[in-house]
Amino acid sequence: MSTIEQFDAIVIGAGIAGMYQLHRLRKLGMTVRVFETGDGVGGTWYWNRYPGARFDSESYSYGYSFSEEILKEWKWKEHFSPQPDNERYLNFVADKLDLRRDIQFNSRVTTARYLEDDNLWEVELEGGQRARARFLITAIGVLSAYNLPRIEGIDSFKGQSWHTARWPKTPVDLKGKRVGVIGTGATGVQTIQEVAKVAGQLSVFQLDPNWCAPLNNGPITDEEQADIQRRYPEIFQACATSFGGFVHNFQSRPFAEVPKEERLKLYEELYEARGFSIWLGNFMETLMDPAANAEITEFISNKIRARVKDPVTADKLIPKTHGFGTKRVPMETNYYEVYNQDNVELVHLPDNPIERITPSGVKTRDSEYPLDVLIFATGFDAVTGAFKRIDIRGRGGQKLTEKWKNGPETYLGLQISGFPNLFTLVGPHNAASFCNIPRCIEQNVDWVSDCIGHMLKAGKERIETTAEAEREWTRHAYEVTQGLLFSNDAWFIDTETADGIPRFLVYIGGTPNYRMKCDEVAAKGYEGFVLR
Ligand code: NA7
Repeated sequence: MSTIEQFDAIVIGAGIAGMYQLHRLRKLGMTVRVFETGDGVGGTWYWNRYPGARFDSESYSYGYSFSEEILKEWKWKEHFSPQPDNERYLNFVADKLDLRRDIQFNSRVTTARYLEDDNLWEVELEGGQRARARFLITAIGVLSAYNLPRIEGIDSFKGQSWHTARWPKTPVDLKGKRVGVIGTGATGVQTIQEVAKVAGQLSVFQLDPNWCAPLNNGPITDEEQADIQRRYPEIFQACATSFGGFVHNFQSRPFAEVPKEERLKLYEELYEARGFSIWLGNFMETLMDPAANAEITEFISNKIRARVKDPVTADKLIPKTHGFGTKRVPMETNYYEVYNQDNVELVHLPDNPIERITPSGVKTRDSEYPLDVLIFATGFDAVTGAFKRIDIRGRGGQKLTEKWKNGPETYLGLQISGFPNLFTLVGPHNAASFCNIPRCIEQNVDWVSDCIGHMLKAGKERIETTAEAEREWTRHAYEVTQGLLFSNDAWFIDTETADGIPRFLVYIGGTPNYRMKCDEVAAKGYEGFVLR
């Protein structure tokens, strides 16, 4: 029988969260093993290497903030950095902190069991290797379990085909090829605008269009670089106090107190500004009050009409099922202009549904699209999907998926009753899952590390949230969604619960409130947890 290695902590995932968590636990003098499915660090930025993949957060608000040295040495080249640079950055950090020696790559964790008598977690990897630790920390990402659509014949296609989250590492030449893209979410939009530059013919298969807005990217000049370096503390302070951890924050003036003429002028300015300004720097009422939402929705519709020459195509690109901002706003660079090109065709699936995928392309009700390459930009089984892929069992053999069948139940999105010593970074109902993610990751990791540090000092070996604290947090996580105009079709809402009731997967009460609550819990000796 092979020996089972034992560590103080096991971390699953070597993305932004897992990497920082490893660093912090080492500082506590703990032995740590990180298991990572990929053969390199970076998580999201390791897997999502499709054409056009880049940040929608301002680069300088996205990197780690905890190390002066890293901040000084790394220079972002663009306001919204592309995937190759992002992966390079995360490798630079891994080298700088000498992280690789505690990361086991090409290692997928398939089961995790809490061994009650020993107060240990035991994980098993694909291939049978096992390891044990007192603490188990998941850093498995919000959008890592990717979705392939259930379309007849999907496996029969004979050309090249990838989901965007599994784009190959070797260069793919799309020049002159007949390419199909299914899906027009944030990923589809980034892919389409890039592929349209080189493809011989591009067919975009669109189910429900999204409201897209200009990213307004650009290179960072030397002068801007110096300014960013000087302003880092200010930038991170702005992120810490904004609703979503971004540099953008909602207007402080109430919508109704600003004359319409001035509001329209503001929308024009925000449309020209960088990143999520038009969404998260707008009036908060646009996401709460149907009349305010209708006004910004009309503004954006007019922009689409002005940018797309053919009025019929423009109309198909204008969402009818939801208002602006009530789903994630994809950020674009000349996306709408793509539909003015002769080599691009929009296939609007509500009018002309896909019947099946054939060996040579896509067959819709009215037509056939012969393709050399088929790209699935069809999204993810968000937030809980990555947990479902691991058979996680707590006290008494309780299965996590069974406990969560009617939506997640957690305390602070960080712990689950019945699952002692398990911490879920960026877990469901955690503000980090609806945030400029690295900003909230740092908060999560700092909180968990401080908590474990406190336990080590106090000689405690077991921490578990109470069922009552969990119930109250879960209730609160749903309560804060009241009055918000979110579409049930948004990626962060689970519509496949056992009881059929759609449930929010993320915490949407604002990152400053979340941070305050976490700090308060710690200050009160970890209120809502039992430590032994
Ligand atoms: P999303 O936002 O979940 O988008 C997935 C897209 O795929 C969306 O347009 C879907 O249409 C479409 N889709 C899904 N299934 C199908 C089928 N069967 N046929 C056609 N089209 C389909 O994922 P992304 O990867 O774009 O973005 C995820 C997040 O990543 C993003 O918000 C960021 O925060 C980072 P639908 O919307 O269901 O009509």
